[in-house]
Amino acid sequence: MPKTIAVLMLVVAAAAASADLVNGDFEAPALEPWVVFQSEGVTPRMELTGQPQVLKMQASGPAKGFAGVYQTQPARAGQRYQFTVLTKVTETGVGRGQISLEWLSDDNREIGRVWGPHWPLNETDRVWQEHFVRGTAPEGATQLRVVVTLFFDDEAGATGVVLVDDATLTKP
Ligand SMILES: [Ca+2]
Repeated sequence: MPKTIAVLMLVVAAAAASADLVNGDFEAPALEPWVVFQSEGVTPRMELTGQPQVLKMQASGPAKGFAGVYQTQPARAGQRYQFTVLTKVTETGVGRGQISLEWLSDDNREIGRVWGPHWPLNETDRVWQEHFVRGTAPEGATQLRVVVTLFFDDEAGATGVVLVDDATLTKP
């Protein structure tokens, strides 16, 4: 690779990394500051595992249920953000995974949401899959939430096992 291009790529990478998450690589001893959430009747099982560490997500419960993890960070209205994450389904189950970006006001009220791509949990991945969602923080937003959710949709039961790693928040 020509040296000028390599240098340019380094500069771009540094600029894009200016709004990162805490424990986005899941290498900390505990899940914090990620927060586990679930709908009524759902039992989430979210744990750090492996070396290097990843987040292992799974949940069981009724149809239409959901469970996931999120992390909240400061945001500035009018700023564009991108949430990127790697996932790998290692055991099949019901439902789908999906990422989202949510905008919050000062008083922790949700004032908007951007849904990212979703992926099925009824087939395993041979390699890691990259997903991203982009959005611009609306007027009144002072915080954002990056979210990874497992949805049961129409079937009760257990979701597939989803490994998650390398979550990043950038300003594209
Ligand atoms: Ca990791």
